[in-house]
This record gives sequence, structure tokens and C-alpha cells, in this order.
Amino acid sequence: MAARARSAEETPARAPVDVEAPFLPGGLGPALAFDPSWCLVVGEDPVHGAEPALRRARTPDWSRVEQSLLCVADGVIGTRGVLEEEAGEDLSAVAGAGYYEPAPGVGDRLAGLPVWCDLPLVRDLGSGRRVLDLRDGVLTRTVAHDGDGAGEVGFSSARFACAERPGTEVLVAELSTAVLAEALSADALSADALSAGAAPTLRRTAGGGGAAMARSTEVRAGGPSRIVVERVATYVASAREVPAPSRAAEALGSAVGVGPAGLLAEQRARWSERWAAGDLEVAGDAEMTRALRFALFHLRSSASWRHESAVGARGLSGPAYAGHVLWDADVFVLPVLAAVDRRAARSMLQYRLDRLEAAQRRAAGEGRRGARYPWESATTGDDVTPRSGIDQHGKTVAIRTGDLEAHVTADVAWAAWHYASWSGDWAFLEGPGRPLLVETARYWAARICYDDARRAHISRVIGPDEYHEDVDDNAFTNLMARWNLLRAAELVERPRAAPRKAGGRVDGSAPEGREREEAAHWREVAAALVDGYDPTTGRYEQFTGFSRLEPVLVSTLGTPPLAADLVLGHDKVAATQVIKQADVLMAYYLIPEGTAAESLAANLQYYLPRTAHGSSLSPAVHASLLARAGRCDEALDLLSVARAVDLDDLTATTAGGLHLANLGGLWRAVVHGFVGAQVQRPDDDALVLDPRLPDAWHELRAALTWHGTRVQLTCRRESVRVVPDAPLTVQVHGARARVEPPGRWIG
Ligand code: IFM
Repeated sequence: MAARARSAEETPARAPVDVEAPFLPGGLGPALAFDPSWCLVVGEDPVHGAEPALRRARTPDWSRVEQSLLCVADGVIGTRGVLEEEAGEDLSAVAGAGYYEPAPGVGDRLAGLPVWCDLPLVRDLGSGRRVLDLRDGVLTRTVAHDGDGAGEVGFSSARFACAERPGTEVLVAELSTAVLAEALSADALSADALSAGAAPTLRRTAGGGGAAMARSTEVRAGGPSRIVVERVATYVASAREVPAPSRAAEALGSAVGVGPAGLLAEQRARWSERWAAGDLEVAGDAEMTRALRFALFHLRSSASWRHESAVGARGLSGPAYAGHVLWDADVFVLPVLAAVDRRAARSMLQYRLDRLEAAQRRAAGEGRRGARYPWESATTGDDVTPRSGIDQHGKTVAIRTGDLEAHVTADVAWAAWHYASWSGDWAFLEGPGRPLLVETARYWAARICYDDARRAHISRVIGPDEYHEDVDDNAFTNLMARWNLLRAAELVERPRAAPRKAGGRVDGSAPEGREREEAAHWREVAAALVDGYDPTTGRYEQFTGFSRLEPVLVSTLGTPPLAADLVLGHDKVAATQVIKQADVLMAYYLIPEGTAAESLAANLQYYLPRTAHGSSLSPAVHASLLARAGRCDEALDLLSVARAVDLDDLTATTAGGLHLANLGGLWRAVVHGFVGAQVQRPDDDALVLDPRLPDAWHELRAALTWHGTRVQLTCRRESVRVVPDAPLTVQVHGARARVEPPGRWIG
């Protein structure tokens, strides 16, 4: 293994291509030692060998899949893994969280930002070997160049998005002059040839927003015929106003003052702190471990601790779903961040809180009290779900989720409660979170209708299973609505620590006495809401009439995951019991305490064979529930399917960005499914654990933070080691124990 030089003077003229180069390019400093459980390799992969042909064959534009996988983001700005020589032409290479622009047909969509990482290299350079090191978020690229002689480096680069200062991006490249594009080669050694002008680039959107990008490029000689390029870029972007370019310039000045090596040191410190606060490892299984860390890495990269975080279904890694925020954010991404990065979870909630008024407007538009959150949300919080799309035959079809997929309102309330349950933060629920719980409960109370027998119903909805539209009394929606009503009632009835505002009102809506009366009404509604549960079978009926549909099992159509709506056609699938994704089972996933005792097994037994996993988020949900039901080996099988969703582009849609809900599902399948962490209430007085491992695993390690205490868990079949950073009460397999640092084995 040949050493790479660290400074311009020391850089050899021809550096051999080395799989494990000990130094990053351009004097950036030592590389971290290669570790397959931390490093995602694209190109020549020491774990898999050559890139699996199957993946490439299935996905014609595999390079766009790589761009999603290799995205580096800091919660504010995301840069897809575009090649430096192609970056300038790619309109979706760089995205900003919440930086939307109006677009016909989709309401708002993520707007492209000026690209910062483009370099004028020769076009046929090839992508080389790229490694995303999840430990510090540094993406490196090493390309041999024929002109340099076989096996020698023509180009190498290191790129990262500064987790410590969101909106600041760094690229350091070292290259042979032979890889510069023709027109530039004569001047390539001159520092000015590649330097961008000092004035920030300003872009405006049609919606009154804008973005400023400032960048600095330093070019220096790196030895005979070699140059080093150091680039730092900073962004300020807003969907609502055009930022002063000076803000980007100021941030740039500060970052350039620190310099790439200093920024890298900050980056490593921040990520090492992050990994100490939240990590997963399956002992002896580097591939699974890497997939879990890949999930944690990208989830953390999708939100920042800044005021609010709009986390789209694909985060900052791609343009699919126009960057819209769906329940994916609330019930799949937020729970992970609540356990590993509380401030980022809080900032996701702020996004919803800041759009409560829009949700109230929508409810009012329906002639109802309360707040109804949109199925797809962007800048204003108005519903931006497209009303139609094109099917596989080129036919225009109606999209009805925006009108009918109402459960998102309860999902948002669940996210607020769940955040408080992980953090132990009643103050959040009693303060900023309270109007959200109250207004969403009001919506459900206004939405229900009573029948002659005084049973309450919610009609005309779509549940998570989007194959069946416009159904009545969807069990998941009703159970979630009931849960929302009861939690809001509890909050209103709870003696308050904080002084009430003038006039005895909490949010300007109702005096205290009336609120309590309202809470009593919510409890009545919750009790009257039908949920489709049949005590004789122990099963919930997914919606009224589901059991009368044609009882088709997915195994008769093919091997899941499959798009059964494409196999059977939209109308035919709706006439069968084939479902797209967990629906009834989603209730067990989110609110097990709101489901009938001991009924998970019967519902899993019934619904799993009917589930096509036509949505990417479905396999991980089932993995979690199967583990809870004690079917751990089947759980691991589905976890392996979920792992492949993005890493193997299982659904051929990763080119549009990573499926964040699936990534969140992977974490949850391990932490809730296998570790058995149950976190239900902010006043839980113990961290409840109930580990169950599949046969193939002998040890599972998890680091997370519960109620402000950082804890490392090592789960084995018969025992758990608990290492908290402060005294902690745990309940393991039903037995309570107080654990003091430095921790101990239990069981
Ligand atoms: O939100 C999901 C939905 O549940 C199923 N279709 C894909 C959406 C975006 O991930």
C-alpha cells in the first residue's frame, strides 16, 4: 500500500490507485481505516466484489441510483452523488430542505439550487471507486486515468456536507492535468483558471423565494502536472423570501477561515458524537450493520436542528414526490430522530406546528372545527397532493389520496406525542404541542357521524392500503382517531404545571371549563367509534365490507414485494382482499396499547398473506411486528427485503431518492421489533425492553437516548447489558431494575 502525500510539496507525481489510501486528497489529512460495516462502496466493492450485475441489469440508470445512495446532506442542503464533471448540468443535483417552488400539477416541488461541486474534468473519466464513509459522512472518489498509466490516480476527491454548520459544503480534489477538459488544460495550473467569482450566485423562484450560494475555490500545484482544488460553498435558501446574498458570503467567510481540514475535524467530531448517541450493530454481520448505519446516516442527514425541518418522502436525496412531506416523516423518520437526535425531531414537529393554521383552514373549508393536515405538504401546509397521474398504459388516472387519506391528521398528533414519549418532555405537549393535539382531536370529533344506535363512524377515507379507495370505517383510521381523541382529552384534563394565559385560554380557542367539557365529549366519541374488531376471530376488519371481497392471497399472484395493482389492474385489485401495505397492522405498529390485547398474532396471520408490499415501507413494518409476535426468523427475512429497497434498488425507484420511510422502518424493526423497546408515554418511568433475536444473530448492540439518558444496549438471547450515562430504570422481560453507570448485565 503506497502512502499518499499530504501536502502539495510532498505529493508524488503519480499516486498508485489504492483501495485503502491512508490519506485523503489534497492534504486534507489521514483517511479513516476502511471498515466494511461503515463504508458503502460503489464501483469496486471489497465486500461484494464487483458491482452485482443483477442490480445494474434491473436498473438502466444505475448511475442515478448511485447518486441517491451517495448523497451527502446536512439537513439543510443535500448534494446527490453526482460526478464532478457532470454536476453542472444536473438540475436536481442539489436540494434545500423546504426550498420549494410553484410547479404546475404538483402544487410545489423542490427547486434546484445552483450547483457547487462542478469541476471541468474530461467527460469520459469514469466514476471510479467511490466510498461513502458513514462515520464522518465523507464521500471519496478515486479514478485511475489511462493517460497516467494503468493503476495510477487521475483524479481523487473528498466531499462532505458540514453537519456542524448546515448549509456549508466542502470538496477537495487532487487531479492530473490530463483529466482537465481540453479547453482548460493550458491554464489548468494557474490558480485563477478554476476560481469562481467572489459574488454569491442568486436565484429566485416564481413563488417569491430565493437562494444565494457563495463559493470559494482555491487552486494550487500538487506536484508536476498535478493540481489540488479546494472548494467551500455556503447556501442560504428560502421558499418564502429572497435571502440577502451577504448572508451566504458571511457564512462562507467563516467557513473558509476554518479551512477544509478544520471543517473536516469539526465534521468528524460532530458525527462521532452522533454515533455515540445512536447506533446499531449486529455482531458478526457487517452487511446488515452497514445497512442499518446507512439508514441512520441518511435519516440524520435529512433534518437539522434549525427552526423547522421539512422532511420530504425522499429527504434531500432526490426529487421524487416533488420533495413533499407525507406521513413518512411523522411516523417513520421522526421516531428515529426522537431517539437519536432530539433537536432534529423537534424541528420536524415545528414544521407541522407552523402549518397548524393551514390545517385549521382546511377543516374550516370542510365546515368542520379543528385542524386537518394535508396528505402531501410543502411550503404553506395546504394540500399539494397531485389530483391525477399517468398509469402504466399512459392513461390519466385520478389520485384520491389528497382528498381521502385522512389518517395523516392523527399521524401528526402521534408524532408529537411520540417525540414527547422518547424525550420525556411533557412541557412540549403542555406548551407548543398542545394546540396540535387539541385541534386534531376537534377535527375527529367534528368528522364522525352517529348512526341510529349511537355508534360513531368515519366514512369515505383511504387507509394506508391505497388499493382500496373511498371506504368506510377503516380500522386504522378509526383506531388512530380514537387514540388522538383520548390523548388530547388526557392533556386537557391534566393538571397544568405552567400558568395559563390571560382569560384562561390555552390557544385562544376555548376557556378552560369548556375545554374540559369538550374533553369529556371526545372521550364519548372515542368510546362510540366503531373499529371493526370481532372478538370471536380476534381480528379487525380492515374496513366495512373487506371480508366480503374476493379472498385472493398474494402468493397466487407472484412473490412479494410486488405491485399488485399493476398485476391485476386498479379496479380488479380493489375487488380483492389483496392489500398494498400494512393497514390494520399499522395500528399495532404505532399504538399497540390502542389495540385489543393479545390480538397481534391473529391479525398478522390473516393480513400478512394478503399483503403485496407494494409500498417500500411495508416489509420493515412487518419485520417489526413479526419479531414482536415471536416469529423472529421470518422477521429477519423481511428485514433483509427492507434492507435491499435502496441498496439494491429493489423497487427500481431509488433513482428518485432514498425511501426514508423504509430507512426509518429498518431502525424501528430492530429497536422495537428485536430489542423490544416500548416507548408509549412521556411519563413512562422505565425504559421497557423485551429482546428477541433471530437464530442467525447472537448479539445485537444499540445506542439510543431515552428521557435524556444515553444508553448502550447489548442484547443476547438470555441477557441484556445496559450501559447508561446516568442512573436509569429499565424493565427487561417484565422485571424492573435500576442500573447505575457504568452499567451491568441483566438476566
Ligand atoms: O406515504 C407513502 C404511502 O404510504 C405509500 N406510497 C408511497 C408514499 C410515499 O412514500
